[in-house]
Amino acid sequence: MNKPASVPGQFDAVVVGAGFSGLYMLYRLRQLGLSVKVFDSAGDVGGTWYWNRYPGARCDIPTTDYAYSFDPDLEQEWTWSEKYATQPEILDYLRFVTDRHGLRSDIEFSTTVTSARWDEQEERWRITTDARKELRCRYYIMATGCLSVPKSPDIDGASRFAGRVYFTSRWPHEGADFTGQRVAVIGTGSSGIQSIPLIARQASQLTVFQRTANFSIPAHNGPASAERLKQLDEDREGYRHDARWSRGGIPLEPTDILGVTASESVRRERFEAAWAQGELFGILNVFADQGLNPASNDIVAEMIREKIRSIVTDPGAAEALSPKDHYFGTKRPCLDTGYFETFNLPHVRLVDLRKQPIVSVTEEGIDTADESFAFDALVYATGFDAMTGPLVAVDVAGRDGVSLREKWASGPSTYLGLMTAGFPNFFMLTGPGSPSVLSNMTVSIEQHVEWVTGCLKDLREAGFETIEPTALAESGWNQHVQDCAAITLHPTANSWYMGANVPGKPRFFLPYIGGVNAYRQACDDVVSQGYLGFRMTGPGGTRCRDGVIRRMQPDVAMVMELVAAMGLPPVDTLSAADARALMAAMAQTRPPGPEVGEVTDGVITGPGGDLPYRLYRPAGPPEGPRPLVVYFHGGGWVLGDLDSDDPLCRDLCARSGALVVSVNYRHAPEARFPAAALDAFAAVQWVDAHAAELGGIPGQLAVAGWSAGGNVATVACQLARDAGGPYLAGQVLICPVVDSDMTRLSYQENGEGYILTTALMRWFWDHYADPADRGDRRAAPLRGNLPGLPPTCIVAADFDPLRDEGVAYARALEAAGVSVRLARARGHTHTSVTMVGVVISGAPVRAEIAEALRNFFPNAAPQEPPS
Ligand code: NA7
Repeated sequence: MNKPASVPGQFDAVVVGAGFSGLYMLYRLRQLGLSVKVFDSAGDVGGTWYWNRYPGARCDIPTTDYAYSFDPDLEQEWTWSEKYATQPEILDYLRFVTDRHGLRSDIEFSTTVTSARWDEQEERWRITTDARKELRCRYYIMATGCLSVPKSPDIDGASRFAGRVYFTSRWPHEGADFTGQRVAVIGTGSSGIQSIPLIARQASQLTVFQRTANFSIPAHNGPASAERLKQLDEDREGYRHDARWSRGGIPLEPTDILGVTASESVRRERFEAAWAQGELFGILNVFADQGLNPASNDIVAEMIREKIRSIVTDPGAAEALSPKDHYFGTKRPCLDTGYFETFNLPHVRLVDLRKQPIVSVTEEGIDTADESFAFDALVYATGFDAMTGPLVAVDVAGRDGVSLREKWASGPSTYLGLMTAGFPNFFMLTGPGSPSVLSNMTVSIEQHVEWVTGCLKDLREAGFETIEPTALAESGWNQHVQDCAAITLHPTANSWYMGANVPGKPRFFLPYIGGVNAYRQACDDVVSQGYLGFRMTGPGGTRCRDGVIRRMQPDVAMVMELVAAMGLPPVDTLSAADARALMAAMAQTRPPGPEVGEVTDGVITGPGGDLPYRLYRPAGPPEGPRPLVVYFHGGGWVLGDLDSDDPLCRDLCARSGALVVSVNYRHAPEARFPAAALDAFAAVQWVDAHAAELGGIPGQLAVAGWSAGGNVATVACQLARDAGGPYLAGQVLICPVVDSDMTRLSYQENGEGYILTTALMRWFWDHYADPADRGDRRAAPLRGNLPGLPPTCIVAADFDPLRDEGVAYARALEAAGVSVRLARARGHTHTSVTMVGVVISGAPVRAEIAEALRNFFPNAAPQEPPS
């Protein structure tokens, strides 16, 4: 039983919403011994399952998984009748849970919370309801779901229609009988796709108004999967544990098969298996790269379109029903039962709004640009103001009276999707910035509720009364959420995930796409690091350990994990020969980099012998000479060759439109300092002298290099300046070695665990230069004379031991009057920016490098970035 309010109208916690999340929240808050009041504007429990009663409404996650796991006895006592349960069955389930735990007594139904204001003095929330009730509470928890505020009809004349109007999201309890009626359905999202086949069974005429064709696969509904039931029977706890630590909230082995490299038979086999299985996460896991790589995505998309064409008999309708304007999965795909087949019925018609848009709703029906339609009933299946809509529907004001609506005017901002700065003790369940709608909601809900109650318990035990995120932690999390989305195809779609379905709503990727497992780990890490990024206050004072929980780019973190799993020996424990062999073997497995127009190999005569070079010429126009970039590979003066940096050179060439001449200089320990630097200078002189012959524009020459290649590139610049030529238009230094001082902060922060370690850097130096030579400006160019050097672009990566010497070089160059562009590779390591085709988040940094290169050459033609 709940603890009664000790002071009338004053509760420890107020929860808004009595769906899956609100009910479990109430259950757990009671366990903490807190007094709780739950409000819901509905007449009963159920949340989304109370309102969305349209014909055919079902969950799209198998019900074996779309259920609470916190109560093992409940799991034994409830048996789902189908693979995808109907709305009435899910509602029955929620009622069953409510009654089983006696939750109803603390819920006030048919009551809407209208405002919530933080009272600074009392450190409590003042809650007002539409029944003009006022309450106070310590903790205010929004359990209002992600899809609970219907999008208002944004169609002209919507209120004019004289017949019956239905909203899938607010379906009448008594149901609707369309027998013998002319019915219009507007919208082909999940609600439309589920209801259309059933409405078609009753209606005498059904017209479907489709703005965007949607991907849908057959649900193959029926009894719950025998295999899954067996797994649950055999090891329920193990199964639930795997779900909690899975990517989507359902145990599933992520494939590592790439669509782009799989054979045609493997592609077909995997797709057909997913199609036959009829599960969302299955069809989203045909290929590992389908959410990232357009080419891979298109393989799955085209196979689905093929299926649509094979089902729908009218080729025109089949074409219109085949989605083409978004990548598969970037709008939520649907599971259907006979959806596409419905369009073969003689009384069902599809109107493609892309061809004939709706002009207005009229008294009789709908006018499109070409036709007037008369109907007896209109069904709006037009979706929701997703994720943020329910949260800003309440007039919430935090510190200094700032409202949530104001704070989120240009997009939501949260820490972990759970809290937002300036709104103490205000929790959101499945808020923006949490996996929520991209996951099995029940698993995410349980995680959220348990995190929040764990937090409240910890607060109480430590004597704190308020908790709130810091601005730094919150902006760090927002950045991480957007970083995770940016490497996927998701932001390209006009989806409700992006807020694109609601006119005027800011475009912002709302859910966290990094995975349920990654999210859970982040939440756990926040706690284990003393509630990192939260400020807690109480009578005893304030505690705040400020910081950002995830700073590394998500794909860089993934590569780091993969490399760690390979268990390779540290390079600094190998001989130079073995280290070279290891690097060469690693290079075999990576993608080749973008196509360029032409690649030719040649030889330069250097001071110590022949130096091989490779020339990359961009594809396409303009014909004729191009600016030239002499490039030097990385590898600590010991490793690397023309092949090692080949993908990066292709990328630089394709992006910048310049000719790239990659030169292989002599390596240590065979040729120690200053051989590499002298070779670099000789190469620059040679390329300058042979510019026309190479296809370059004489006098338009720059240098570039990564790591130790950046070192020899900038040394070559210094030597060229001192020698009075060649003239260099600029230098690009990617994570360069510019000093031999290994005591800078970035060495302390990043000297271990990020591939280039302090130990490896020492190994490189030991192979290359005697200690006495390491202060020489040809080894440590930061110590050289800097005025008169060409315009410079320096890339400094956050997790690179060399970061701070790169920054120091940028500052020193600036102080010497050199024009400098410092490109911060946010969330990157020493190597990740160069991993073309592997680390997608490195592409914007390389785009910036290419832009810097083009700016060195004022007459260079602009380039299309490589795909
Ligand atoms: P969705 O998925 O947002 O679908 C809404 C549909 O309504 C979609 O096809 C929209 O087209 C269409 N729509 C919205 N506004 C209009 C106007 N003004 N004119 C024509 N068509 C319009 O909502 P659902 O309720 O179907 O599903 C929501 C989620 O619930 C679902 O993803 C599952 O997670 C469960 P658009 O694509 O915007 O062009």
